[in-house]
Amino acid sequence: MTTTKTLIALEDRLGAHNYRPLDVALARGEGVYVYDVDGTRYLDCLSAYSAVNQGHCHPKILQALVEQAGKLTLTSRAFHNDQLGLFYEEIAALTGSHKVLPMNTGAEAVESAIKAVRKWGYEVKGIPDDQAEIIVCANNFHGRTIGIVGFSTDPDARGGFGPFAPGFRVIPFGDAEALEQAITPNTAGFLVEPIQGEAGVLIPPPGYFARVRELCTAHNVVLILDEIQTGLGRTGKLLAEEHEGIEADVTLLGKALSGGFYPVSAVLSNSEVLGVLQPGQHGSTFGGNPLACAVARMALKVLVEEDMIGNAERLGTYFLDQLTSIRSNHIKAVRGRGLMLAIDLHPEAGGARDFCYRLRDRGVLAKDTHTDTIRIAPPLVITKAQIDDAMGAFEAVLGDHP
Ligand code: IF1
Repeated sequence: MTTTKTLIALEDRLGAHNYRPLDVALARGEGVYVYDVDGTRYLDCLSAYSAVNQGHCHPKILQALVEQAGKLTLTSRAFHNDQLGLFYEEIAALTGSHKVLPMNTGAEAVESAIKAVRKWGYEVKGIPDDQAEIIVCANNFHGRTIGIVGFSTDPDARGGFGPFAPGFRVIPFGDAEALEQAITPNTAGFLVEPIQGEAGVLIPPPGYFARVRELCTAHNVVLILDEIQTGLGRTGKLLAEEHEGIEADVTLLGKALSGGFYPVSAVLSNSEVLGVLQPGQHGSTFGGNPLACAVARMALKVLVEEDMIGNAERLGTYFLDQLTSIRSNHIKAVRGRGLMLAIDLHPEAGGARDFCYRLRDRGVLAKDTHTDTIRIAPPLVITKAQIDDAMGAFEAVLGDHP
């Protein structure tokens, strides 16, 4: 019989220690809940970093996975298949995109977008060869590949992994003036998260993205929005860009694109950026495979048909109000958009991780980030009653007690 202790010992002995997980070993998931090996139930307030927006093991997505897995899983892109074109049609209609590039992980979508935007810069904008620049923001998180960590500003993410590729400029997030100053004739693109997730759910000032859109249009710079975490209903809209009243030129999706069943990501283009890719210039063994497409088609279908996006907007507002109403000497700030929430603690509170352990002991799993912030991101299918139930744990752990 494997216990939490024996499982953690195995991971500790044989696994690379690139994570420091909370001491809980999960064995089952259903909707907003996960269960550990002892059957203890937890409300999942991380959603695998927003990959299970649709809730754990959504029955319809499971059914789509199982049916397709019994028919055809992988053909390579050397041949067509009966799912890819339908996936293109449905995701393009849903997002208003003209071109789609299917990949697997979020990082692959980011890397693919960088390649396509650079190539667009040379062939369409006329940037001299190998001079293309892409602007990114400080405290960005776009993945863990060598190319991506090369423009990270997080010492933990990039330390010891150099040398890195040139061609990236870093500006402060939320500062349109800095963007205007950083744009040169060689700027091909601006890569940014609508809300910086790992940085601690940082929401830019009102009007920031409207100005960003103006600047990118005026200077013929491709606006690439990384919606891998913020997209697919997390912030209460299909895409977080909708809160800003703008449209990206290139949109990146991943995570919940499969409802947590399978790595599926996509680069979406509203312009001709993806049109620069010719046969043999980009690819992936698993990218656009029939199993991925069948799963993603159903993941998108249930997201829309079960009004998970509207639920995220309504229940996100409710959850934010409830968290904001906690009387607590520990809490410095509470913020969020839709069901992408964060609680900043005062440094004197002793660190968010300890609070996450106390929340775990009360049946809520949440993740600390940057020492003093607790991130709250439950599946978008959460109900008011489930939030009310969880509030007992948040009050007990964070509230002031006479
Ligand atoms: C880890 C958090 C980290 C992402 C955005 C691209 C990717 C991610 C906005 C890459 C992935 C994951 C990766 C995971 C923890 C989690 C994460 F922000 F979600 F909290 F790390 F910062 N763009 N984020 O959030 O997608 O290649 O992972 O599919 O690396 O520890 P991926």
